[in-house]
Amino acid sequence: MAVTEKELQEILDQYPSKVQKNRTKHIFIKDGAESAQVIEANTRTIPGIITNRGCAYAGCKGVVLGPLKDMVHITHGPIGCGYYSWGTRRNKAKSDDPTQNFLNYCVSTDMQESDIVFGGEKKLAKVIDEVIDIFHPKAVTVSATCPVGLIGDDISAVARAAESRHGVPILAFSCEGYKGVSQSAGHHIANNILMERVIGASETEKASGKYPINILGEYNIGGDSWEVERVLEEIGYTVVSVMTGDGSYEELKNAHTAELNLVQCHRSINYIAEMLETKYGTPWLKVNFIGIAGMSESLRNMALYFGDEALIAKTEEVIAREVARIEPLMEQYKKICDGKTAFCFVGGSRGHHYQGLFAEIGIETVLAGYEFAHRDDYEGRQVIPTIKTDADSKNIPQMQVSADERRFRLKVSPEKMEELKQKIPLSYYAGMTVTMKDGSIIVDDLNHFETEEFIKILKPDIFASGIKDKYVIQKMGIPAKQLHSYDYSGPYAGFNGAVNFARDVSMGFASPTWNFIVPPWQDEPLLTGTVTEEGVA
Ligand code: CFM
Repeated sequence: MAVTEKELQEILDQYPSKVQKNRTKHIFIKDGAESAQVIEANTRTIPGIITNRGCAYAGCKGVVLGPLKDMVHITHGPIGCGYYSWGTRRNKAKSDDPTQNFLNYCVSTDMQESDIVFGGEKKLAKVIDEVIDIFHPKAVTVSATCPVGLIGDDISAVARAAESRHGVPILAFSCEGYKGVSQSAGHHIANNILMERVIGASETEKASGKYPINILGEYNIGGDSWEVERVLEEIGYTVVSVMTGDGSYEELKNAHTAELNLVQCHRSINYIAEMLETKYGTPWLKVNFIGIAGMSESLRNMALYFGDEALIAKTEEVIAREVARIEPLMEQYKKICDGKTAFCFVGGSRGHHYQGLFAEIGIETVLAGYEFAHRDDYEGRQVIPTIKTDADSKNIPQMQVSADERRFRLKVSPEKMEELKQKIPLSYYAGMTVTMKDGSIIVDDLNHFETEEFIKILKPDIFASGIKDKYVIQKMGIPAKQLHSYDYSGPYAGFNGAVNFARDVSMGFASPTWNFIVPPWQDEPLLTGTVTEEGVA
């Protein structure tokens, strides 16, 4: 079943005309016959619409910085911002030195009304002093929340002064929540400063093992990167750093020594990937470690990049063994899932990444989208030069890097690079649209109204969603699989992750809970009205 143009128009017609004009640009039905289907993305949500997006602070402190375990992350702001970004994302970490893993802590300056009136700089300086005194961290981050920008606290000056007092790097991030239209702005702000202050900050010139790589845009939600690293290390790769799942300040400093950068989540980290290429000559490879086919293809592409026969053979050996081990486990779940349909709406990359895994267990994705991705995540990176920067994006500094005189080294010759680009997604991402079936719905910044409307038409068997939308979906009698924090489960990446995912999705279908919920369309008329003497009410 698909949504027709007429049905789509009927949904949009329910909006006031200005809103309708706006939302029309964010939704389309995939049609492969059209050469380029343009989508509007990374623009402001209309005030009043219930979006699932987060803020710039969430993208900076919560997403990119938060997982770095040996740094203390200070939130400068009222307590709510720190509290709600504390532990909810399930970016796991373990450390050989437990005194240098601060992920369980939530450190906030707890701004009060008087700080808003008289300024919060002194309080911030005091909190930094206390943090250094109590925890002795390798480095500290300070993330600004909305009121900090509004009252004009100069967090960079406070950080600089504290840095010279203590001799410990204190990084200040002006990631006030309102800095952009979503958390995407915060990713960019975090990327810039990590590049400027952390990456390449060590004296190490050469990685210590064979095939050194960085894994970018992998945040170890529910243990994802541990499962990926298990396989990579067995094949023979040396993981120099993970950005930033189970990552650390110490590892990040050596990231310039890698021979290849892998990019899992393109949206949150493509800025660093590009800057690493310009500064050190290291290309990046778009990977997708979600799903058996995605994982296997990514491993094969990595081996092709290095081009070493022994590595290629070992890659095939590991893939064959892992697939043979997990396929029988997947069988029982495939029987439950086969023939079902899904909506897959997640932040800025998973809306795409999980479609392959859904397909492997027999589930077709009929609607997909991102909360806050940019046009390139839908249409492919070739559209980047045509994206017009609006006032909201201009808020974020565009960092300029150039080749590092001492360290720049082309890892692959330009000829070899061109040859590889024909075969593997080297320094390129093709986006979501191209992989989706004709007739499926692609929607940017899906809201609660549209969620309900599309569910009523397509009645999906499962909805991959987030914490904000999942209750609405469940109340409509549809199982929701939370694909941000995975609820209480995971890992879902790699080979073992595929089995966990198939199991959890099957549990969703098998649960008798859904028999107790009557979806609204079964006992409510879709339109109600009465006729009175004055007319129709
Ligand atoms: Fe990248 Fe992410 Fe995502 Fe993201 Fe996120 Fe996340 Fe996400 Mo939630 S970094 S864009 S800002 S893959 S927290 S680990 S699940 S919205 S799709």
